[in-house]
Amino acid sequence: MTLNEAQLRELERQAIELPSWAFGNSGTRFKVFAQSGVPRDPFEKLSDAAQVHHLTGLAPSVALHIPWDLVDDFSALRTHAESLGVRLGTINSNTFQDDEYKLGSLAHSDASVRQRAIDHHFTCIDVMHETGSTDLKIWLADGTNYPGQDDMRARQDRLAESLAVIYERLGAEQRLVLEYKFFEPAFYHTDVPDWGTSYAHCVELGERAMVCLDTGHHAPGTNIEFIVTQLLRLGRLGAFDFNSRFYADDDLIVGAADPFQLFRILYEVVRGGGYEPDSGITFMLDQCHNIEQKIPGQIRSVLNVQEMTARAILVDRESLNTAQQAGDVLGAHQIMMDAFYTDVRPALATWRETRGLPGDPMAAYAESGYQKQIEDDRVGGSQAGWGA
Ligand code: PSV
Ligand code: MN
Repeated sequence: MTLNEAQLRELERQAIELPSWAFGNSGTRFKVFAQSGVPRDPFEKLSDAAQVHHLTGLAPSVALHIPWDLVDDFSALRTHAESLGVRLGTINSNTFQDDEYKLGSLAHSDASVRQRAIDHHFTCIDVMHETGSTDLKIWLADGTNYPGQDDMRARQDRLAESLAVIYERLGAEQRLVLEYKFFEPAFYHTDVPDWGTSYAHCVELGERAMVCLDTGHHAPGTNIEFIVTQLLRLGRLGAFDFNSRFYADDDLIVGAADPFQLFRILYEVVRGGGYEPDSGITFMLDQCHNIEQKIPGQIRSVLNVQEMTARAILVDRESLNTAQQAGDVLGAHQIMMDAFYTDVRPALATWRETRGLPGDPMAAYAESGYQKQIEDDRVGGSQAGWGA
């Protein structure tokens, strides 16, 4: 089995958004291992992100996190991005690092804390107007640790009200993307724990509210591709945060822990129209590289997504449909597995070379001298880090 010309052409439109925070120092609650050459500001993060796009042709945009990426002049940041051949993408809000948010943000019982969190989102929307970003992504750490700690129903009502105020403030071209996560940092209940809760809030808000599916935010054994299918069917899949997990929200390289799961997810994306140019889905990475180098970590990640997308495109959907209609259980299953087991890497290397890209982007980065250059140049100042 091999990719034909038409299938290879489909790969042209793949666009994966990189998270600015993947280039800063990160770690676990036990230790952050600093790396040399790490960016000291959002401008340097963009330079690193642009390397990934330059070598793979797959990553034309970069998501920002506010306040981690606050700068005095966002139009200068935008110009800097464009001069590097990338653009600024999703703006991620952050209501999980201020002391005021200990008991929640948009769902907090105190109206003044809710207002503080709403105002933060207004700031994010102002930033979006300057960067040209269309998506405001909201992930909330809101929840409780103990039964009875707060009124779960009242929290849902307050959350709905706060989200409505933020939604109202969006420009006509802008969307609100609501991410869910089943636990952490709240351990008893989370206010947006699952796709159904996110979907319910989105429907209440309006057409420009969409669900964000972070692949690491599910209980073990969850059939994530089913959620993908359902959200596509309902027209509310707005974005992915791709990463992989062995245990919980590990934020490891997408496709590293379970390539087959990534294939199954991307098959449902392709089958459900999510890969069409007008699907409006943002395919973002949400990862940290704690012990491995950051730029190669991001290169590996986008290549993993491309490889599994190619395999998903390879599935012979006509034969699959025939087998399904005939009730041919094992025949249908084999069609999926034939595509999954096809090594598309040589075809993708050729695809890259015919487009003026290096056949092996990992090797090209290692040989480029960029890593040494940033390690030599970025001396002094304070390194960017998750939470800084
Ligand atoms: C929360 O775990 C999350 O997935 C959200 O997307 C945050 O914005 C991001 O991680 C921060 O790394
Ligand atoms: Mn996420």
